[in-house]
Amino acid sequence: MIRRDFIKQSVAVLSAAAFGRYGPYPSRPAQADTINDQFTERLIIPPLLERTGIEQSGNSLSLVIQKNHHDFLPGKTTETLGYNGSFLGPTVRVRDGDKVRFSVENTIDQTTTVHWHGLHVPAKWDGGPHQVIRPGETWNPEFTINQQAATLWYHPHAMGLTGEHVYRGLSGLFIIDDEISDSLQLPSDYGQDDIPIILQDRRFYDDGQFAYVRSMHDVIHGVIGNFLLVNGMIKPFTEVRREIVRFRLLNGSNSSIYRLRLSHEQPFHVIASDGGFLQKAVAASEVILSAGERLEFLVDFSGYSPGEKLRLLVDQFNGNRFEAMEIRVVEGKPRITSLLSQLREQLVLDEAAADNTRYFSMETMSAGGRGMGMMGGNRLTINGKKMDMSRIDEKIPLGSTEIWEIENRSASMMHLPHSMHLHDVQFNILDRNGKPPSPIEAGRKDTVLLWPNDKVRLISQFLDYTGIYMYHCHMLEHEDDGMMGQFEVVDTGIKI
Ligand SMILES: [Cu+2]
Repeated sequence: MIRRDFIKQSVAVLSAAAFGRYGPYPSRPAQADTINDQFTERLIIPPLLERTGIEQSGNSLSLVIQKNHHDFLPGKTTETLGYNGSFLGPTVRVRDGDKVRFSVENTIDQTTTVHWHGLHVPAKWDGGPHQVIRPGETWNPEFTINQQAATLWYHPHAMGLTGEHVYRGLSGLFIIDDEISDSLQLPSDYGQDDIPIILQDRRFYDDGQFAYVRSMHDVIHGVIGNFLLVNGMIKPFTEVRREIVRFRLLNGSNSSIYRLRLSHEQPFHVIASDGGFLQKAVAASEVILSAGERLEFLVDFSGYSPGEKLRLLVDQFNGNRFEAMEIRVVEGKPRITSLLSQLREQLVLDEAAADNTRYFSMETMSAGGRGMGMMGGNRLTINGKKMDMSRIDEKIPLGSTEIWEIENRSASMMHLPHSMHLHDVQFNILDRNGKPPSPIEAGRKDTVLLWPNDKVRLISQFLDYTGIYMYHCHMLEHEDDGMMGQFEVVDTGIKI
């Protein structure tokens, strides 16, 4: 009884905090797809690409970027891109302290890159727009894993091509383990009680091809699909035992904001955000995930009977509602049956320790105030500027602690959300619109959603590596349209 009350209370607080004054999702009927309403196909778990044995053999972790085809819709074949396969890529799984080497071969006819989203690596291995892999080339990044356990991901980041390449299928998960994740009694049997979920939405032409067009409307609102994919599948099912099950979720969509729930108002416990574990598990009945963000949560199936079913429900910001996946409870010896509350002590940087504050304005109007020019022009900008690879926007002394104050200054006619992502670092949110972050947002993050007119202050430390990194809107159509800037971490020789 007590537990139930606690959960209800937390949920109310979270929902209010998450939606803010922007209000709940519009309730107009879903443009729901009716394919596979019986949930007949078993969820595919991306294969693991692990370091085990690599060091001894001297081999690299191999990713081959390839053109392929994949059947999403009955009787139709879609041309796709994939890493080592037809759609998405393997899940890279490494440990903190591992020295890893990759071999990334580009066999497609376009230049691309591989960016390790959320990973703290030297700038030359970051995989941003400067580290291009031309057709026929192989890229061999080599770095040491230097951060705590987390669910990260990798995807292309070539100038102006990110949205298209991700849409066609290039994305994969990147999981880091460490001593603390080992020591916590958490489900960690990959694909069994630790289930990776990549959520994306897609539009298709009648012939089954992806409808990726960047019309003016699509650039402004993002390319939003009416089919929801879970690990590349439409309405799959997965089976769980009567135990605690961990789900690692990535919003891998180009531009969608998802609200996630479970049917029957089944609560869950969020244990990690973008950059690793929260201090404590947070009970919730729904969460919001913008493009690029991740969450891990636990669901307690121990009170269920074999044969019972739940569904993962996903609502898009535009009102589309999806029954994304069915979760079926089956017989089997339970592994972990108790929920953890204390997870990991997290150090949040003190605001007073900041060496500098920078201001970033995400704008949907021109710097000159001309509003949304329908003839193109300076539509989506950060601090009034569009991305220029030859311009360094911010220089940050190595070792410094900084506050970044980010504001979504939407034009009055155009209330667009944005999703700010910083390369190189994980950060903590100091406040959102003057108020402390929600318990879920209080953890380590690398991507943050800004509703129209939101102001978020975050704090981070720029340690270990120098060089040029990106910050940008993770709505990929915004990024490709230039809503991106560059910061250079420079060694000033001054010890901070
Ligand atoms: Cu944006």
